[in-house]
Amino acid sequence: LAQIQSAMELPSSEMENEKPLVGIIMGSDSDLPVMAVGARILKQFAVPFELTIVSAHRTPFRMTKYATEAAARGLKTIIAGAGGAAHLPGMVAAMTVLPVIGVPVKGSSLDGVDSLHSIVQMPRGIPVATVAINNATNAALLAIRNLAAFMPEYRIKLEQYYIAIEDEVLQKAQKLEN
Ligand code: RP5
Repeated sequence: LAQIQSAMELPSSEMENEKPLVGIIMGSDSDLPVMAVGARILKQFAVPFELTIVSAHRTPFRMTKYATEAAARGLKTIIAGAGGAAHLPGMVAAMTVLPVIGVPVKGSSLDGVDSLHSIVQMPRGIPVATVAINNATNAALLAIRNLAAFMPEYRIKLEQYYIAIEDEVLQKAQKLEN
């Protein structure tokens, strides 16, 4: 994983010496190209985060340890990406009261609808905030919004981010009109 991370210019497991606030987990290294997009957003906002593989099916005991210890380690939100019968976000949400954001990863079959349904159709009582298929960008932005609720520095950065997005669209519109 370290090799893939460095190839994708991602920070190593934990950013510098800061305690991670957001945990990004994924069921397999095959999910990394999708999840790395979210990691880059967190990096852009200077959010300390960690990134690793935790599989609900292949490493169930690791998943249990990760989920049950996450809050005590200082994590504020968990982003969990998985494909196929994507139980990871739901199982993690069952073992922590931290907000869990699920990213349905598009696999080789069923166009990712299998992952989407597995994650979004959580039974009553155990919420998983589900973003669109492969949309790790929105997962990261939602995680930052969670932080912004009690850390004003992230609220300011989000406001700047949305001003920049608006400017970009307005510039494109102006270019078309001229
Ligand atoms: C899931 O199975 C993973 O999240 C991944 O999306 C999918 C396929 O995993 P690999 O067979 O590529 O390792 O657990």
